[in-house]
Amino acid sequence: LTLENELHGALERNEMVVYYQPLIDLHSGQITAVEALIRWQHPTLGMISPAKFIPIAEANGAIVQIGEWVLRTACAQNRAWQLAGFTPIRMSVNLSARQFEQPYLVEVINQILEETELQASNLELEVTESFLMGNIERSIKTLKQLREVGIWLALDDFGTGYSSLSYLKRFPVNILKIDRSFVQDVVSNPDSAAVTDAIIALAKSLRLSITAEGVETQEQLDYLKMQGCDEGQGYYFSRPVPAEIIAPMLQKIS
Ligand code: G
Ligand code: G
Ligand code: MN
Ligand code: NA
Repeated sequence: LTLENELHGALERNEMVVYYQPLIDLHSGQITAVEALIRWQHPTLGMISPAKFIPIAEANGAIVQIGEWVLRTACAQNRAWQLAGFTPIRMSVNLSARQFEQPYLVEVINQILEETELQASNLELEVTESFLMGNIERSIKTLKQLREVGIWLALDDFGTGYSSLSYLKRFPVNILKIDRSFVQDVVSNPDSAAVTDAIIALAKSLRLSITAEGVETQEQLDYLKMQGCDEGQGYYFSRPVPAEIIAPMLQKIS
């Protein structure tokens, strides 16, 4: 039994589920977005983390189909919340390198938006510097096409990759997500605080919105708020949870 063999057909066997983790506006305290995070509920092995199977799916190409399924599921869920009368929020979906390189990525996403009747402005895609740097000119072109559709773009795990500032300026993204490794000890480690402060200052000068990942304590939250961070995400607010747990946290349109 290898994970790679088990992965084959896992979607068709309905073993994949999408969990959602709220992103909180640090000024209003309201949920402004959720991040879709895939989970694999294997019948005998139990819950398998994406950290384990995404790299396998990335290597054998299964990620393209899995990634499309996550996009479709997440967009349909976001639309369902709107139809249930909740204030519209962004749905943030992680893209993998292999997906990002697909020649029909923009068409596929447009089709999913049309199918699920979700506006592009209610969708956000998370990309990482590491895979954007693979083919910079092509990455910029794809990012531009996605921006033209009206989708929000976030640079995930920011601060851990190349962080080449000259390229950052050229990537048409809207949001920087400060990696949780910095947030984790932002209160106790002056170096992490310095990096966090620098990322926030950089985002502000480039007029990008800034999200802190991995917020676990009130002290971290207070610090990030004080430094002018826009949004927070982490166990302090909520772990990634099934859709039905999210609904009661959303605001009803009054
Ligand atoms: O949710 P968790 O912390 O276990 O996720 C582990 C890793 O898997 C994270 O890096 C996260 O970005 C990634 N991941 C979760 N869901 C998806 C997905 O739908 N697509 C891709 N490409 N990566 C995902
Ligand atoms: O790579 P990416 O940023 O997409 O990864 C998101 C991962 O971070 C998810 O797997 C999620 O489960 C995890 N995560 C979310 N909030 C927290 C947190 O507060 N603490 C820790 N340790 N992990 C978190
Ligand atoms: Mn992410
Ligand atoms: Na991240």
